[in-house]
Amino acid sequence: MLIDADRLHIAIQKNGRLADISRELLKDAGLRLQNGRNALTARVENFAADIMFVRDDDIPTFVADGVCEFGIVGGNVLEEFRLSSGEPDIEVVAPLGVARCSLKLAAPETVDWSGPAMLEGQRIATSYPKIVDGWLAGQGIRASVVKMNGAVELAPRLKIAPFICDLVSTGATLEANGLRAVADVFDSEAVLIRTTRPVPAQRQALGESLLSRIDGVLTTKDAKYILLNAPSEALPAITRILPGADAPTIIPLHGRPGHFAVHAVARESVFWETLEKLKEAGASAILVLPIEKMMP
Ligand code: PRT
Ligand code: ZN
Repeated sequence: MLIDADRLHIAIQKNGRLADISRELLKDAGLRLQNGRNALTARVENFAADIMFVRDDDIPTFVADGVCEFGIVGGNVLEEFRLSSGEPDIEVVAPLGVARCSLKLAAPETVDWSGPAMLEGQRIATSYPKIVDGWLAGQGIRASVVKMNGAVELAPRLKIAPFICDLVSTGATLEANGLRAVADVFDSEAVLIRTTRPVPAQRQALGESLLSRIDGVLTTKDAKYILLNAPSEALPAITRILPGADAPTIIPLHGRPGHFAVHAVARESVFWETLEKLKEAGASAILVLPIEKMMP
């Protein structure tokens, strides 16, 4: 693997649910990646960084060892790694709000679930044994955890274990296998992580620049620019309704005494309901515009 002292190294999943999300985030931060899908590394053309394409399970190791300064990984994989390796040299920089899923305990639909006490002395199949062990300890239950690397949902049918603990997003996989979720064990989303190992000064500066760009991407994601007109008496109600807006700019409208234009950055999603409320409060000529880039 190519390690260049003057460049940042970012580990992302090669193939899988996080692969496109990770590429997209780096692209939105202005990094132009070479396209090759089969390469193990890619040089960023317009930023001093190299991308390492790896299995998601290896990303925490790369970052903890300082081989990569940054990585993008599922919170579930990170938590399992954390519990397996004590205090790894990893810091979560930001949750990314994507690849949301939940590690859930599931039982066959035929089981009359009466609560976690039913698990006492039972077997539970999972790919996340440390997280499940921790959860069981929290419930004061002794059960044996069977590690499976995939196809966990088949465990009850194969008589490997009567219960499973697996990631769920829509619930379709559980349903297709005659299982139903009975308890939430761990909620997860993709996270950006960085090494807490010392990083040479030049790469440190590159890292700060990357983080500032990613911060801009994340704050812009749901942000919108809202413009509207309103009479002065409606301004207090309107500024209260604007979702997640900092102090709006209020400008007098030329030729319409007592009427103002309100400009605001809304940091949360703007729904039709919000626009209807603004209109009811006295706003007119409401415009909601996308924001392309934002730097605090
Ligand atoms: O090859 P590599 O080791 O890199 O990838 P992988 O196969 O281990 O991981 P991958 O690509 O499947 O998932 C990567 C990450 O995506 C996970 O670690 C989670 O953080 C996140 N994620 C989000 C999910 C899901 N949603 C998800 N639904 N990971 C897996 N699933 C699976 C789940 O295991 C089950 O088989 O999807 C099925 C359930 O989905 P539903 O929609 O039917 O409930
Ligand atoms: Zn994996």
